[in-house]
Amino acid sequence: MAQVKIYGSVQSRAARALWCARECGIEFEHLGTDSKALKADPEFARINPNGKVPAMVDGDVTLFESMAINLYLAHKYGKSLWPTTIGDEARTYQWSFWGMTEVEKPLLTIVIDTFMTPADKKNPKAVEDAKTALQSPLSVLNQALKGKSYLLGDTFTIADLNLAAIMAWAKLVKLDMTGNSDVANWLDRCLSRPAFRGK
Ligand SMILES: N[C@@H](CCC(=O)N[C@@H](CS)C(=O)NCC(=O)O)C(=O)O
Repeated sequence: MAQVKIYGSVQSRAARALWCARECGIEFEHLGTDSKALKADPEFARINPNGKVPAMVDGDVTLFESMAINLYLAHKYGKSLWPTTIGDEARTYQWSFWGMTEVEKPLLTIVIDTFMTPADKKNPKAVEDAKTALQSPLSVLNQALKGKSYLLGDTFTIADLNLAAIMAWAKLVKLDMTGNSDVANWLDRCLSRPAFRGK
């Protein structure tokens, strides 16, 4: 039996951890794809008392939070995914936290309104506000990617994986990337990796 267990369906943020585990090339068990059953499972409540996915178990290490799970997996198993200098390690944390704090919420607002909100409950103003809120972080990211294939240079690392896993929602909602072509090209590069597509 695989030692690493990842909980959560592919439609959830568990997709981030599944992508990372595939990039690491490790054997892992994918559990908890039925979110109702998972929530009712007292064993899962011990793994993630927040009742959310993803969660991960690796021997005696139990984790929740998608970014933390991925940082752990990449550090332990990721070989070239993990940066080689302390500066790049710090930049990896920077981009992972930045994605969660500056980008995820407005993107999620658009995803929810586009795919999960009935027509009579849609909120175009909230979507417009979210798009406006994304303009500044997108242009920051575009600037950071100038002259580089990936966030830390020429190599795809966990910094790219974590941020692209969040930014994948931008692709899903066909967010306008006019003026941010470096972001669009970087995102395409990251999301065209076989491990993202489940291979
Ligand atoms: N910040 C957390 C968010 C986890 C989260 O909200 N997961 C959603 C699925 S994408 C969930 O489990 N929702 C169930 C619920 O809120 O009851 C992470 O990145 O792991």
